Amino acid sequence: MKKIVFPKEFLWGATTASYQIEGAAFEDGKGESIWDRFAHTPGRISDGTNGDVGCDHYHLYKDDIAIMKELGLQAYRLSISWPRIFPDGTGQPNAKGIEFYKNLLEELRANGIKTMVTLYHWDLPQTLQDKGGWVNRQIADDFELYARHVFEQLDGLVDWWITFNEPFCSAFLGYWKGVHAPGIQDYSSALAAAHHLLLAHGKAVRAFRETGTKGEIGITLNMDYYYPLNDCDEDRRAAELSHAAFNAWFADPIFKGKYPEAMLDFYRDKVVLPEIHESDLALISEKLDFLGLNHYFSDTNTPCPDKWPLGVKTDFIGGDRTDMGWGINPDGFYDLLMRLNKDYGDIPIYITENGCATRDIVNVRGEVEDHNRIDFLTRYISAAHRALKDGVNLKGYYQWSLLDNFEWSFGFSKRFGIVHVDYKTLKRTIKKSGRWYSEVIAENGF
Ligand code: IFM
Repeated sequence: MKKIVFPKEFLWGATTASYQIEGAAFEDGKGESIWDRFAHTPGRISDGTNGDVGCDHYHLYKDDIAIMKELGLQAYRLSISWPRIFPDGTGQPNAKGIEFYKNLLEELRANGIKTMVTLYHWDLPQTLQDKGGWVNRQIADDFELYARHVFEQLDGLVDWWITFNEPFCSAFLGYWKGVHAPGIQDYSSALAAAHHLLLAHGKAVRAFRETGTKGEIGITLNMDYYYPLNDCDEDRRAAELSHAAFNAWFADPIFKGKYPEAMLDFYRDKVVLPEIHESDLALISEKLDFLGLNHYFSDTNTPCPDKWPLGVKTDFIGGDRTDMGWGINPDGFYDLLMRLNKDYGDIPIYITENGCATRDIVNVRGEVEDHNRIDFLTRYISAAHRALKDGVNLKGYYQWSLLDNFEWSFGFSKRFGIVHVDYKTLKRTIKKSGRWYSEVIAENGF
């Protein structure tokens, strides 16, 4: 294989998220989140687990940072739990919550690891959900208040800020499919949630600029690449419709200041569209410093009138599947990056998540030989490198995830980590992929 070398300033990191690893769900004044409530509702999580203890990162964060250092990670992406900061969503902040993140960020600094902080990775305070959650427009102001407080308290400790992680998932998995918290199943609610997530994003970016907070700011969108199933106009239209409904629905307002026109027309007689005030789009399209991209798989698309509301059937591409059942197709990663570059210009992009779940076991020698993960990462990082060579302004790559963790409605049954976690003893074991990734970082390629 030809040697792949990344530019000198390319950044290598790994990502986690608060509810998935922290544990300490009811400690030091933290309020209940929608994921606490959802995970404790019988039947919601396939293996019946919850994030009460997680990886206990809340108590073990120094050990985890020592692992990051051993791996040579240059940057770490984490998220802040809103109900740790504002137990009731708004009102009185909880100083203990800020103290935890300050300590964490200072420890990262002391170990020479750069920090990327996401303000919202799905753990909404339950009190706000009780008022309608993301369907209630008021939430955009509540989020701005939370963001301002965090900017003020953590200013100087964060290199890159991210307002939201995967608003698509919060809106469509949480309010349409109902497989994520809060478990609602209503498409119009999902569209309202999507709009208010974007509005809250815009308000936070404006607050960031107004307060002169240090660092850069962006948003993380998750995107599949949507291919036509067959080389025909019907399938091409189906693929474009999926792209417009799930990718451009978020990226166009942010980078072009408007929702995709064709999609608005398509929805008009099918669902109730949210109230979109005239000034909303100017806010939503506040200038960003970078785009965070999470990518895992690609799909084929073909018309299927029974599939409401788009009338499109999508299927994973790739004969080889990860333990999530997701198809492995690195070409889709390349094609997606090239399309983003074509549609939205030269915006700097960080891959803020990419990785796979595999069936890892600790063998008799106490090692985890996760060759399939190494193969996956080799293929996807190679695709990212190809896109970079072909003109995409790619700045860095964060692997998902540093640690095995709570995979939402799958509980602890899926392992994405380059570090294995024994959930009984909480023992961490660096997997073979972790050692491999460490070499990639040291060599700036492979
Ligand atoms: O675990 C999630 C993460 O929280 C958001 N992006 C996708 C990951 C894998 O499903």
